[in-house]
Amino acid sequence: MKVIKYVFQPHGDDRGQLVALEEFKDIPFSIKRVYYMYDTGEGVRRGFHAHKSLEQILICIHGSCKILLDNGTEKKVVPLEKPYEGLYVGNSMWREMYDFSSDAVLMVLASELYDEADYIRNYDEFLEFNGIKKGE
Ligand code: T46
Repeated sequence: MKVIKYVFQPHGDDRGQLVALEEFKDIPFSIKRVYYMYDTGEGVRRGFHAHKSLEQILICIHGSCKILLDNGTEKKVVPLEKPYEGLYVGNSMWREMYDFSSDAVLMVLASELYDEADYIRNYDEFLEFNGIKKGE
């Protein structure tokens, strides 16, 4: 499984750092929605779903967390701990987010508006969506 991690260009000077993200330039899709999670409790694991068509870039803009990516045949764990790094998560990829530091802010840039119908929340349905037979 190929993990696509973007390293964004920080514009630093003696005042600090600034990262700017533009659609189709730094981000490979049109950004229709931005959301972020924070105050994540200790030991919390989120996600447990895939998307039918949504593409996203996950950026831990403060603190750290880990992302489990699972394409149905292979799993990879990607640590996110730099505010200038973004993880691309395409459609049909099972994802779980965990190991949040108490100060973690995980920001997500999404290619579509929120649509519950785009979620695949059942793991067997996810395998079926990817054309994988259970136990393969
Ligand atoms: C994903 C991972 C990385 C909204 O009302 N609008 C939104 O845009 C989103 C993302 C969520 N919500 C509501 C729906 C739920 O009542 O916020 C609540 C928490 O959402 P959810 O349980 O889906 O959160 P996660 O952390 O399991 O998953 C989220 C995204 O939903 C998902 O697309 O890929 O982050």
